[in-house]
Amino acid sequence: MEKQKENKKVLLVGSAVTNLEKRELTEHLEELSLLASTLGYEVVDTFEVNLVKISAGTYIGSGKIEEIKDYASAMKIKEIIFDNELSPSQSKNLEKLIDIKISDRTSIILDIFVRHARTKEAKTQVELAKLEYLLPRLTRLWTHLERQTGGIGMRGGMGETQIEVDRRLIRTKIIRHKRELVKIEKHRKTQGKRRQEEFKVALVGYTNAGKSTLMNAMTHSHVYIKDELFATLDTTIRKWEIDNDHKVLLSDTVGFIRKLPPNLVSSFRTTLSEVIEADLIIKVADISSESCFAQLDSVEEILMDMGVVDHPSIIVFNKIDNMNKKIMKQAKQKYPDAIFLSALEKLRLQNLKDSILDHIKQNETTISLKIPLKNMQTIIELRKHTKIISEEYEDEYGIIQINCLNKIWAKLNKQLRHSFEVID
Ligand SMILES: Nc1nc2c(ncn2[C@@H]2O[C@H](COP(=O)(O)OP(=O)(O)OP(=O)(O)O)[C@@H](O)[C@H]2O)c(=O)[nH]1
Ligand SMILES: [Mg+2]
Repeated sequence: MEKQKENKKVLLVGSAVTNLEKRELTEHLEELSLLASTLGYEVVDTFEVNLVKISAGTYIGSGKIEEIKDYASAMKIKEIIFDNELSPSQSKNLEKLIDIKISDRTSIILDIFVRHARTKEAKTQVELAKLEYLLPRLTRLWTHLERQTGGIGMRGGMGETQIEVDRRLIRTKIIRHKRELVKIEKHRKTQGKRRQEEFKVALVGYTNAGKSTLMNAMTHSHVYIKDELFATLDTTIRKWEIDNDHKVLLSDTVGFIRKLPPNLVSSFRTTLSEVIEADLIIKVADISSESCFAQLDSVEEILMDMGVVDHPSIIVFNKIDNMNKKIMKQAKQKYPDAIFLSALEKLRLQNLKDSILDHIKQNETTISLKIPLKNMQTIIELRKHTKIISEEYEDEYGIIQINCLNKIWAKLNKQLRHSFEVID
């Protein structure tokens, strides 16, 4: 099935209602073109449509539809991709009028995810998002779906059309995938419990910003890197010893993009849980890109939608080896606390390390405790979960100075409260 898609001729359509949007439109279409080429499509041309008003039935007006139809038939276009998300009825109407498969940015993103999913978790999440997207959109031109769900040839009761059969099959599959994800999430939570005591740092950012390259540079690991959109779909977690006294768990996860389908974000909840639970978030931006700031804004928006609002964070502008001076100057003004580095060329990585260390230190407690020796279990627990800085013993008690993360101290304090006295 994948082979058929290669070199498929497509036409991109983007629309703008206001002047501001018009300026961004070209940029958005360039990105859509990159998305389409990630799927191996041949982008024949792009149409920028100025809209006075969005048509409820067909999104664009009838004159434009005619123009696109003529062009598409002359150029043997096989699929038309809209940059804006079309409602199910808009895409159905357009499909009928133009008689060519119509898709939108969302479905292209979903297709890339389908193609790049490797693990069971990613595959289940992607398929769930795709099925939810397709359910209200079944038409005769979405034939690949019928094959995907095994719908062909499986007629249901009397008078039931193929589309109705497919709809029923999709609903069943959606339920099955959701159940599967609940299982995966449970498993992840048990694993997560073991990691709760570590300081967790999560890399987030626009797709292709260089998150995986940074992960590899910092931890000397070999996460998959590629100059394509959505190279990473899973979360990789690595232990990283920043210095002799401090180690963190660093996670690299799926990248974001403008207009990321909301059901994709919600079905990737398990994968993104490392971001939600992180003690520190590193927002990686690509300083070599003209749309660097718009990309950073999209990342902030998606994080907000995920409920990640108050997490401490560091902004990292990556790819300084290939930077644009003007953007660099703006970035320094706009984000005076940001770190500038190159993950690929391993330039200024130490600045990021120092900044992470500062964050960890702000999250640490050093405290002296007086512990009666009869409470030996308390001493054992402290040895297990904290760093012992010094210890002195008298006949009946010990004075122990410990250092640990605030979150560990909060837990220990609650658990062992009556077995010691805080003296400093
Ligand atoms: N010039 C330059 N290129 C870089 C740098 N860091 C990463 N790249 C390139 O940017 C491309 C994307 O890198 P990745 O590390 O895969 O990006 P990512 O953010 O993990 O992308 P996704 O997994 O798709 O979200 C690759 O071609 C890298 O070689 C850098 O510092 N300088
Ligand atoms: Mg990656």
